[in-house]
Amino acid sequence: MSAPSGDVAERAAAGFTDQYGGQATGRWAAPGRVNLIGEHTDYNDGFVLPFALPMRTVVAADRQDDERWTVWSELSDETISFGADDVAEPGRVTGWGAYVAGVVWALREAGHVVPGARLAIASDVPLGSGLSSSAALESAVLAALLDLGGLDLAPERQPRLAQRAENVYVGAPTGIMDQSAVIRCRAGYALFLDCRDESVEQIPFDLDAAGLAVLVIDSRAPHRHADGEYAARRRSCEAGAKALGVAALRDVTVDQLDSALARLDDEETRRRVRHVVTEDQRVLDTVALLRAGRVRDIGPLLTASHVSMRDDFEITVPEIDTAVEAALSAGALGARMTGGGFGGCVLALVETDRVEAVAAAVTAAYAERGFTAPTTVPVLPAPGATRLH
Ligand code: GAF
Repeated sequence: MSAPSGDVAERAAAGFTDQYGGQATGRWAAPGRVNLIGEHTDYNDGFVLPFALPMRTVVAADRQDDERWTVWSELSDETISFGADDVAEPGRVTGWGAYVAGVVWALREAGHVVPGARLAIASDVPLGSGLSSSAALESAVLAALLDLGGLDLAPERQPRLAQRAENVYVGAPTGIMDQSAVIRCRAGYALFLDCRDESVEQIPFDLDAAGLAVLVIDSRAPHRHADGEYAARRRSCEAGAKALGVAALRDVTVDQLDSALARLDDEETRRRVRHVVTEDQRVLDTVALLRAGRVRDIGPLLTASHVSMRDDFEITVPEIDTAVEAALSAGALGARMTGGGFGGCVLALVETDRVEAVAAAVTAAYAERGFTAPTTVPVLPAPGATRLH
């Protein structure tokens, strides 16, 4: 999880001045996220429980009179520029610029008059680690353009717009969790989101008071076939819902699971359905425990979620399973992969005084198996997207 040195907001502001001269009108930040529990449930109209990370993407920007968007990013130290023609339809801007152009496209498609702008982007959210660097970029750009243009889009409607940029302009078939987390999370809370109607409840998640930490372990595993496998999991879930005659797998409860599984012919579809149905219930159980202030008791639910992702949804890889097993052996109260899968990060719930021991155990297990060394960082729930002052 290495990042350029110096404060990310200062880097964005300095990048703006270097590229364009003068000062940016403002800076807008959006965080990465981890999902505490509720994986691959969002596109099944189910439940998720993410929280925002302290690592953020910051956009420094000013408004321009013409319909042109010029964007510099510190990650590639590259400047791109696109005009109204490029955002008339999806696909014309590619690479990282597509996430920016996609937001302009989605705003225009929703009927907004988007101001031209110059933007400079800096980020501490690691790329390709499953911590929602894409949603952070989309959401920081969206916040900047809304403010610069004085556009009216209620916060609860912003995630769908950012998701549309990613689904349609970029072409990634993701659900609503990441953009919702990045935009709607609050410091100190996990976001209980019902992905069917997008209602939310802020659930207190006070790790310090409980003497606990969430350790995020970047498995450093390359995302093998992640895009194709993600789409395949979606198709299996849709096939399962169709075969069961429900709008989405969210409509099957744990009590109905056995009879639902008995009606499915295909063994693979049965496993996919079982993951989603039990995972929705684990989210509800986790929320109930957190509402009761029983933070340490959620550990077994986190681990059960991992087992379900490993055995039923089949989205883990050896590096990820190794990290979970090593963390649990070293005393973590629970551990699971977080995010879309096939690599990315593991989170472990640990006693504060066990953080270093758990991190060391995972590092040692990696060395033993010859895996690239993992990176580890303890995190607390941070704020969602905001303008910086
Ligand atoms: C990725 C997707 F972007 C989310 O929508 C969600 O489906 C997640 O994988 C799995 O829970 O982060």
